[in-house]
Order: sequence, then structure tokens, then C-alpha cells
Amino acid sequence: MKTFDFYANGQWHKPFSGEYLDSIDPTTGEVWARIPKCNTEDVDKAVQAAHQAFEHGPWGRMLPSERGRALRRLGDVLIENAEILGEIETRDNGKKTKDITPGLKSWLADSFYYYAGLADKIEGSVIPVDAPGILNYTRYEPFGAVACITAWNSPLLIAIWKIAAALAAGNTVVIKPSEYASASTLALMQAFEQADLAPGVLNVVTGLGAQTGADLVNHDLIRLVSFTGGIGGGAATAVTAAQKIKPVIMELGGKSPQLVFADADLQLAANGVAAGIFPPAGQSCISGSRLLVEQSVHDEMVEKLIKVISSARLGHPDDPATHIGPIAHKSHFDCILRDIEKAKADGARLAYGGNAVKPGNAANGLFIEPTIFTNVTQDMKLAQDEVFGPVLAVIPFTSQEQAIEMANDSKFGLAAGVWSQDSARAIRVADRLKAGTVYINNYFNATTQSPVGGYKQSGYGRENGIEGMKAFMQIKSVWLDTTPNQPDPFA
Ligand code: TXE
Repeated sequence: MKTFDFYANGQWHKPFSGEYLDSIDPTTGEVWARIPKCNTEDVDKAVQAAHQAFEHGPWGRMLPSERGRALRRLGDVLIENAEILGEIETRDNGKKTKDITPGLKSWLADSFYYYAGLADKIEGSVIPVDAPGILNYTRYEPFGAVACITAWNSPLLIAIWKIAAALAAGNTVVIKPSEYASASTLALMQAFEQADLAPGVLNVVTGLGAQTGADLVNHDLIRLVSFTGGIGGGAATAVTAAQKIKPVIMELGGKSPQLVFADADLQLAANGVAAGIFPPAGQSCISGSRLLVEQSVHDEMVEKLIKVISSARLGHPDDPATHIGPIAHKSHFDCILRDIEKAKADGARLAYGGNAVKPGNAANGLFIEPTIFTNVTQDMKLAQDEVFGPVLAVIPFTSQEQAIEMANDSKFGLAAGVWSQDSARAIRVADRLKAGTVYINNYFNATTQSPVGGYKQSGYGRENGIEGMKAFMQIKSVWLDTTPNQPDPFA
């Protein structure tokens, strides 16, 4: 049993209350670690450390290029510790180690290297204002101590995307991972101690969202919140932040459509639709959980899709042969099964899967078959609400206009896929889809260089890219009078 403490001001601390939460391995069903249940005092300790580090420590005075060098060290340390971090995340949320560790060593380490290079590149402007003798210029500045709140499906990825941009911008950070999977973020902090950041630059608190998370958002010295999670937690966070007039970057859920036109390469489309939801068992915010397919190729597409996923192997996430691991925690597992029963009750036709299963090498795990429903209509819960599980809703369309209308008929707008061999048409369709990310003849690509984020209730603000760093910065305008002649206002 591994017991973690929380991290503030360069030291590990036991929770003030002495209380801990169990971390349950979804592959075995066993408690494998304990995480601190941080209370208001613990949160205050972490936020005060971040605030002091920003206002009075070396970090706040550091030159941007020096911050860049610090971020390069974080990238190096991440690569050096990737194996153990991947193993811990697999224990914590069942994500396949082979899906985590290679990414930590490559494109996630690149988050630090990309933002290291950007740290001294965010330039302001000299503005030709209508004021004789005045030099007006703008500059981008950090906010100060910021809160980063992350979800359980990919804790390391989500934390790394936030930390790299927030630190590059010059902020200090307090991270709060999900109570369902906090261990890998605490282990990340253990690794980052090797990078010799000044005390208070990076801090980690853990605990329940509505308590520890709410305390963090509510703290007066937190100047900005970057939130990744569901609409409920996001809305609660936005309300608290609004009452303290602090900005929020909001990365929420989705019900992303994949549009397959009759002129698509249907085998590639079947591969892409399957790849767009089933490998993470649907537990990705950008999962393509709706298949909108042209009526004339509907049956052929469903047949090809079933042929693709019938080869999928569910099993232990450590097993290299495994394609699909377990659902991350029991309450979510139960939610998905309830959504499957609701879809049946609403009249959708179960075309494949739909069952909880017990693979030979993980008989105590939380596994659900990749599931396809046909005969789904737009008004069904399955077409409108996020399942966040391996459940695909198939809906036919008869015209391009109808496809676009159905795709946009959603409270979400996170991502979308378009499959057609007519690229010009695909681009015209992409232009009209209300989503922050649109893939054409591919799905699930994401690199540090390109911004991600949502339309509508999938959130606002962006992560990654230059936009992802500027989201953690504020603009100051400076007016300098080169011919001082300030008149007496009361002469
Ligand atoms: O979210 P929750 P979960 C979404 C995904 C799904 C959800 C699943 O689509 O909807 O995340 O993750 C904390 N005040 N994304 O179940 O419950 C909570 O402790 C302050 C989108 O974890 O919202 C946890 O740390 N904090 C994403 C975090 O919020 C609160 C990619 C998320 O918890 C809180 C991945 C409160 N009142 C998943 N309530 C994207 N768009 O990139 C909860 N929390």
C-alpha cells in the first residue's frame, strides 16, 4: 500500500485532518494507494506558497529565457521518470501503460520543450496612439498563483498540458487532480523535485472536488483557474470564480460526431471511427461517440465497423496484447451500463456489444464491451448526452445539409470528424461544424503546437499552441510622456 502526502512550498505534508482517500485499481478492484484528503488549511498552505513564490521568490523575477531553461529540465526529468509514472497511472485509472509511457517520453515531454522555447517569445506591441509625444506599448504578464484542476481519464496528460503553459507564462501553480486518480500527479511532483524548481512554484493538493477543489477555486490569492472535467464540476467552478471575478479556462466534455459520406473510403472511415472512441474505452473528452453516416452506405459502414471492433481484445492494461482496458472507476462503470439500458429502453437497436465482461487476465476488473447502437434518433439521450464510455450511437442522414444540422444539434462542440474523398467538400463541411477541433479523414491527433478547446458547453479558452500560453497571461498597456507637460488640472 502506497500512502502519498500533498506537496506545498517544496515539501511533502500530511493532511491537516489526518484523513486519506483510497485509490482503487480498476483492473483488480483492490485499494492500492491512499491520497491526502486536503482541507481548507492544506489548500491555504499550498496557495500561500505559490503566491509567495510568485511575489517574492526567484521565479517571479526570473528572465523568460531562464524560465525556458527550467522548463527544459522538467522535460528531461519527465523522460527520465516516464516508466514509473506510466505504471502508476495504469494502477490508478486502468489506462494501458503502452498508451501512457511512450507519450510521456515524446509528445508530452515536448509540451515542456515547446513552451521552453516560447517562454521568451511572447512579444507586446508599440502602438501609434493619437497622443503627441506619448510612447504607448503593451506587454504580456503572468497572473500569479493559478489553480489547475484535472480529470481522471488522463491525469498526467492534462496536468502536463497545463503546467507547461502556466509556468512558461511565468505563473506559479497549484494542481488538484481528480480524487479518482491522483497518484500519478503526486508521483509527477516527486519526479519534478529533481528539476530543482524554487519552493512554491509547483504545488499539488488532492481531495474531493466539491471540497478541496472548491476551496482552491475560492481562494483569494488564486488569480485564474484552468479546469478540465465535466459540465457539473465546470459550472460550479465557473460560478465560484465569477463571484471572485477571476478568469477560467474551461475544458469540458463532448458528444463529438464523425460524419461519413458515401464517397469516403469506408474501410479507412471504419478504422477511424473505431479508433476515435474504443481504444480508451470511450474515456476521452474528444471521443467520436456519434457516427452520422450517409443512408446509402449505412449498412455497409456498420458491417465494416463491427468487423473492425470484433478483433478488439479487452484485458489487463499491462498486457501488450490488450487493445481496450477497464473503465476507470466503479461509479462510472455503473453509469455507462445505465446509459446502455436507457438506450435500449428508448428504442435504439443494440448492433454489437453492450455487456460487462470479465477478461481471463483481469477477472476482477471493470470491463465493458465496445458497443454500437443503430436506429438512434436525435431526440434520444444517447444522441445528446455524453456517456464517456465505449458506446457509439449510429444515426443515418440523407443529405449534407441534414448531416451538418444533426452534427451541430448538440449542447457540446468539442471535436468532429469528416470522412470524404472530396477534400474541398470536406473543408466546406468542416467550416460549418460548430466544434473546436475538426478532423478530416483522420481522428484523435493532438500535438503541443495546435490549440485544443471547445465550442458551446464543451468549454472556452484554449490549451496548447501559442493561444494556450497567452491564456495564462494578461496584457498591460503603458503610456510614457516623452515631453512631460502634465497641466495643472485645476488652474
Ligand atoms: O470530471 P469532474 P471527471 C471531461 C469528460 C467528462 C469528465 C470526466 O468529458 O465529462 O471530464 O472527468 C474537480 N469545484 N473531460 O469525472 O467530476 C474534480 O475533483 C472544484 C474533458 O473527473 O468534473 C476533478 O479534479 N473542482 C477534458 C475535476 O474537477 C471540482 C478531457 C474533474 O472532475 C468541483 C478529459 C467543484 N465544485 C475529460 N467538482 C477536455 N475537454 O479536455 C469537481 N471538481
